[in-house]
Amino acid sequence: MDSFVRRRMNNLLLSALLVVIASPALAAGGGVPLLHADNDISNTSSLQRGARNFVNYCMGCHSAKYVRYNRLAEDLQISEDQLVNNLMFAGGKPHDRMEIAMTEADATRWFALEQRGVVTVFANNNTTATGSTFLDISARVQFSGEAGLLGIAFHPDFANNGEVFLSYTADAPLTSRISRFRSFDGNLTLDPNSEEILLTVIQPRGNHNGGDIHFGPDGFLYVGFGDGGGAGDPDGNGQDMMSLLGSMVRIDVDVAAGYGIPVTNPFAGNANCVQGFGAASCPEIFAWGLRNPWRFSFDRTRGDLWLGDVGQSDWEEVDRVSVGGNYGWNTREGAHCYPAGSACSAVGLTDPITEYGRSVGQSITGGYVYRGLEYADLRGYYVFGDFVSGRIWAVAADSPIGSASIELADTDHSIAAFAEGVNGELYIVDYGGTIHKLGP
Ligand SMILES: [Ca+2]
Repeated sequence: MDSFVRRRMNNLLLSALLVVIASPALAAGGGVPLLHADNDISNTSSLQRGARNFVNYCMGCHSAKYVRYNRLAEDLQISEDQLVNNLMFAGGKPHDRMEIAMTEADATRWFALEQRGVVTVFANNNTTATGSTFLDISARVQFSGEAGLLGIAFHPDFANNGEVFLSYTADAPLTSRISRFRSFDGNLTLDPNSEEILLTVIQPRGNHNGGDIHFGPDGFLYVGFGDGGGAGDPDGNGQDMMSLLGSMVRIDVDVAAGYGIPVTNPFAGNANCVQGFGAASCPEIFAWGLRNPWRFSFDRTRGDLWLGDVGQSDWEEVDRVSVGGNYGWNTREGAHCYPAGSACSAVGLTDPITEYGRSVGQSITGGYVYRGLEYADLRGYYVFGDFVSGRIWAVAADSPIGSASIELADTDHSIAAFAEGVNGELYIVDYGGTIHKLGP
């Protein structure tokens, strides 16, 4: 079963439920009963029962929108109000919202992505009621299912050079584009006519487009691409280094034209791959063996690349990604042979730092290592969540492969993305159109 279908079904269900019944138990999705103040604890999973002594019931909250499970999470709060009250996005429809990003150069503004192809900017204070259009490229974005405007990265020197990089899908045929845009008005807006398409990848199917992009601490641009879609990686792209599909890509955008290849990329020296494919291993590849790296980030203290790889049938996984690493898909799903029950060799493959099964979630959304100041107990933990179940977990940033995560909360949010403020505080972005701060 395809995770996208599950997510869309759940989202439609959630949308309907939020209109008529503000019930977290019914909005959980995935058939997993939510534990909250009004629930019978006998109706919960063994994992939840095991954590019973640590449960901090949400008594006294505005509403029982989430529960917390353990000592680490005892102080966790998830703001009831969205970051910006009653914010009306340019599109006016909350379902178009996908991600929120914040430029490192400017702590006064948030930038929110709408999947249809609009970037909205709004002031970083909780009394802001309106945003304005930073960029509108909806006419050139193919928005359907998992396709659309999917990622944004501000150049590390954005304050001076006004460069912003976007990841989106165009149509006929479906193609992922990594493009540079520039501002010519003091970074108030981006000029849609400034687009410079740096890299394109033909997408054989509509799902698993990856889409997240970030600059690493090395100043290079990292791009995640899914396996090309379908189910089970029918074309074998995950283990095919002659395809950018199923890979984490790293390129140098500070060259005279197009992009450069960092010399430490594993296949540096080979001819660049054209539209995602080549006759030899692609020099753009940083790591491979991925199914759909929907969201990834860098630990601002340790520099590590953390990634949530969406699973196929049984396992959602968290990877700490190193150059030249092979993260197993489609030989392995999480730390297990794929298909389930088959025999496989794990030689040369790197298993996840942590994983979780279908009883607690169905589509991982990678987050960030928390390096903020407000929530001291969480400092140094990688925080991630699940789009379908709304649960949020943490795992220590120095954890070895095969570690257990700690469940922080069980929310009714469709967690499309996490966002990290300039100050290191974390937010969750609900696909249904609200933004929530995590904090003590
Ligand atoms: Ca893997």
